Amino acid sequence: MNLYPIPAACLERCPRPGRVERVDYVTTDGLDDRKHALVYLPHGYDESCPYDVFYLIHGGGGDQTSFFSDTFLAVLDNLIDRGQLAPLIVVSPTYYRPGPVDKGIGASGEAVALFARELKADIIPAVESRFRTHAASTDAAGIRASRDHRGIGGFSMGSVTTWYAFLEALDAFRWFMPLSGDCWLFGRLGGSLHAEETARALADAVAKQGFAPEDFRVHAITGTKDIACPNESAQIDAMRRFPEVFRFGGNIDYDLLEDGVHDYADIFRYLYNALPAFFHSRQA
Ligand code: FER
Repeated sequence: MNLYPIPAACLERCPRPGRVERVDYVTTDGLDDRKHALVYLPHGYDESCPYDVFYLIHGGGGDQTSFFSDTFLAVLDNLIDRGQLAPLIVVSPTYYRPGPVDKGIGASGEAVALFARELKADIIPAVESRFRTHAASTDAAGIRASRDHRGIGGFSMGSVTTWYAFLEALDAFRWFMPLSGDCWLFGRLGGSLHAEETARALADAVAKQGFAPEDFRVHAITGTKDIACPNESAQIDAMRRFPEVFRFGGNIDYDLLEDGVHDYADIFRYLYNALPAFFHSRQA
């Protein structure tokens, strides 16, 4: 798709803004960590109507506030206010443990590898039992039954997280938006260092989880000058060799912004362009 710049008017404060609330939860991984996610509710949020939910995962070193800058919240508000984006709930959690923790690349890689479990067992239930989504219940069956209305995306290490969710949480998510980051199943930068095995694991993960190529869509985006571009591109090229699972132009697209770099400003631009169709695209 064309990745247009965000129009200046869309960056201005919206007269009808949504609001951000905090949802606390305790992890069930045996550590009993007290954590929270920030949750964006669109203007006019109404308990009588169920909303699609987008789990948006920050980059390495970040936290729950990284995506919810005034800039990005204004983009969400204005897209919704103009009718370009159907009102949705956006959830910003963190894969880091609470307190002063190591946020270096090695520790971040370990944290994101564990995070699909926390999303499914702890975060989705906490958020979707509190706000009105398509989940009639937040047990595994209820989460699975509402997967058509749940997406996940993220930037850099958040993109790595998104690929892990594809491998382990297709029962919770139908829509995937990995932005500027590869899959680290086979280690750091595995998308390029182990492209073939990574692509095979992603392809195999679909049937292994009981799903078919019709049951998901991936919209991957990065920039040609993004430090993660060589890694994500090598992985995507390898994924093209599994056409029985990955149908480019159908259940998967990969877009590159000419001169796009590894920062939130370009990521906001990708989201501005990609979010409006994200929950509505239907593939052949
Ligand atoms: C990549 C995926 C993630 C990448 C970098 C990262 C260089 C994250 C880096 C960081 O958080 O420091 O493909 O390519």
